[in-house]
Amino acid sequence: MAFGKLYGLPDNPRTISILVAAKHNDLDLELVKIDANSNAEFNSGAEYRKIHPLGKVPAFEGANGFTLSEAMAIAIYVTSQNEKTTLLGKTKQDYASIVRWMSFANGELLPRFGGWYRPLLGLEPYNKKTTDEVAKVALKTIGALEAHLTTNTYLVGERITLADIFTAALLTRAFATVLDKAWRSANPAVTRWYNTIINQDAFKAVVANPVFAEEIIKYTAPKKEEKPKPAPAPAAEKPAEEKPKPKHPLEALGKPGLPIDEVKRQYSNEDTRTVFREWFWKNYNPEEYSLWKVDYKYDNELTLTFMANNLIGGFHARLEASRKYLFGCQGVFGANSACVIRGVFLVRGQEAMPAFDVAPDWESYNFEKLDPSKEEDRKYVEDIWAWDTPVTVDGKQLESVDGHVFK
Ligand SMILES: N[C@@H](CCC(=O)N[C@@H](CS)C(=O)NCC(=O)O)C(=O)O
Repeated sequence: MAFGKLYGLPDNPRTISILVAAKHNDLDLELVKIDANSNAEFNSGAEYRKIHPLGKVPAFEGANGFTLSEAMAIAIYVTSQNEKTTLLGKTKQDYASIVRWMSFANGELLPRFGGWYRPLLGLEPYNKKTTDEVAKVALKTIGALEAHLTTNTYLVGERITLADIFTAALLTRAFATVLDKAWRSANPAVTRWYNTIINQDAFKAVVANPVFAEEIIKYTAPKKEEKPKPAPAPAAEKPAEEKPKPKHPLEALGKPGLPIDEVKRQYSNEDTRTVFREWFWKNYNPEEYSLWKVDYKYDNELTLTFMANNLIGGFHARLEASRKYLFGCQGVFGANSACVIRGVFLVRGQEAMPAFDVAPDWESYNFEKLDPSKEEDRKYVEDIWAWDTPVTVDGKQLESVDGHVFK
């Protein structure tokens, strides 16, 4: 039985720090994947708020009922389960110094670097001036680490401690996005130390393919839909009549016997495997709806799993106009530099295009109709919607990492 559940995401730096600490002591933690978004449905729920009052990640729920939020506290608690651990140092001064570096990483480094790469990744609004300023502060902050590691092999004492694991984990995204080749050659001490820590077996077991940015990632503005130019004002004095809002083509199909909102409600409220699955197949009417595999066409261009997940989030946001006609999940499977996007949607009607072409990037996806009279297609729908089964690509099993539900 697992020691407890860790709510978080496999590519979230704070989550990684705790998974590595647990791995170091062979402590089994069950990772429960939830959004890093305190406004998401699960995160806002009363049950989760009891574990994390702000609805953020990570959060811990022990098998014995003990709960804890805040990454540093969870990392220390998990590590201290091994009475003989060397990760917490030998003396009180060691222990205090470990907490010092963890606090530095969590309160100084991560917020500065996040403030730099999050806008570049489109996770926060981008403003060049502000981002450039945050970048300067981030680089100055990590300068303190470079200075310390120039004369010390590890952050505290002569061997690896939780301070090293925690700080390196919190820097994984920075190395993947903004601490580029040029920065690494100018900062050999942090680079040498980071490589040492991420090459430990426990770290590798959690982050199999750490990514090193060649160059600082570039901000790419989200594609804007071109607005048709306004027609020249009519010469007539008559006030322009208000034009009726154009109808969605799928409105012509009328109201289905099974409202799609009911599907969404059942999916949100019931366990997918034990309750929703049976309910769905009992109520699904293939004359009203069709089921589609919706897979990304350019998997070989995907690098970081969280960037792939970001892509899904953007696609779903752009599908807004078809919300009344679609339900589904798309997920990222695999690991950094070796991931794919796979998904299954329930679509009103028998064609995919009228629902999907509202999103300008629909052409980046392959649409393949599923046949629910076939056992294997039904299983595929269930696996993707349950988020618990790896997908097989070129003979390799790729685990589910992250994803979005469109509802
Ligand atoms: N002080 C908290 C910070 C937790 C935190 O900010 N988590 C981020 C992800 S790393 C989050 O859940 N953000 C989502 C949100 O704020 O909505 C800790 O150290 O654990």
